[in-house]
Amino acid sequence: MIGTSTSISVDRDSEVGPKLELAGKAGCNAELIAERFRRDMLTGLARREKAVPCKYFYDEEGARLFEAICELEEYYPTRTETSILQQNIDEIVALVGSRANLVDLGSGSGQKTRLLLKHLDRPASYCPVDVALEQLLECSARLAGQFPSLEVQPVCADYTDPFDLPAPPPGSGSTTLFFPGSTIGNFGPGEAAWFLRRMAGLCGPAGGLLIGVDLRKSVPMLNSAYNDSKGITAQFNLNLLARANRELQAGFDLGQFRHHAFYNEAAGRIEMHLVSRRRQRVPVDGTCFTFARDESVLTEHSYKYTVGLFHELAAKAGLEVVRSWTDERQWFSVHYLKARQHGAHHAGQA
Ligand code: AVJ
Repeated sequence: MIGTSTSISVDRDSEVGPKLELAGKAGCNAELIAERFRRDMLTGLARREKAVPCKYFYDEEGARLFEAICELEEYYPTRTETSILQQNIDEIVALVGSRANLVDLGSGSGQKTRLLLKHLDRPASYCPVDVALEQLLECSARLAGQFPSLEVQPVCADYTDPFDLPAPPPGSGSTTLFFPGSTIGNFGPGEAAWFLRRMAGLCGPAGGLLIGVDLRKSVPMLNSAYNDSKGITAQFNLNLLARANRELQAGFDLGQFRHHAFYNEAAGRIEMHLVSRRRQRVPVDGTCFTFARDESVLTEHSYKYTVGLFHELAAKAGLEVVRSWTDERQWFSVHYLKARQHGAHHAGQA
């Protein structure tokens, strides 16, 4: 649901365990998602340098493939972030506080969240925000079952667009936004600052932002994390074309495109592309697009930071870094940020 959001209520009394009813079914507007996908595919493929936003990777099949990527040997971010959370969990839960309201952006399978919820002091509410509706419902039902006293308030939304957060339960503590996995890397430097500032607004002066940020490292290691030997990342990338075939009556022959991912050292980012193997014309929703041989479609940027660079970004977004943690090999980092209090800001300027 893009542009608006839908909160979902949990019925704990049903015999089949927490049953999720989609309150305001009308709100979870699949048509609007499809319309945005159609619009962004047509405009993206009409550009001189073809590009499609990476958020469209995550239909149900894409969400499933991404979960498989997180299990890959080469894809170090997931397990490294989890180890950082585990090793510093006492400090983290102390910063998050008691009776917390945890908002989880791009909740996915919710594995890292479960680790957090298990250690938090009587967390009050859990609000996962995700576009992949089925996965959102599954994750919410599972966590609602595992944490009976937790108010589970899933929101089906694209968090890159404005969305409403459900009201936290009365008497609860502060709000912490959990943004793991280095998805911040999908935003270009300017956008990333804008997004962090927006998130700071959502968690408020008493709340905080717990965010995972992938760190720069050897180019071969970065390249293999996005070119795994099993070809799952290639499937994840090509699934974007399969989704267009499924949802936009497109005529992509996946065999005529190849996955291409590499670390652009100058820009400090991983780039993922789909490259046309030959000159071809492909209809998408009635519009025909020509692809030259070796012409590429950009499908994802994944910026990599150093701890210092990320601190600079946080400062630019008006956020104060309360604490940063990394693993011993400096592969990944987790940060707890708070909105800079007005007084402190002026002090900084002086
Ligand atoms: C979910 C955006 C963090 O960029 O590493 C994984 C997505 N793309 N393999 C990332 C992704 C290719 C992932 N993020």
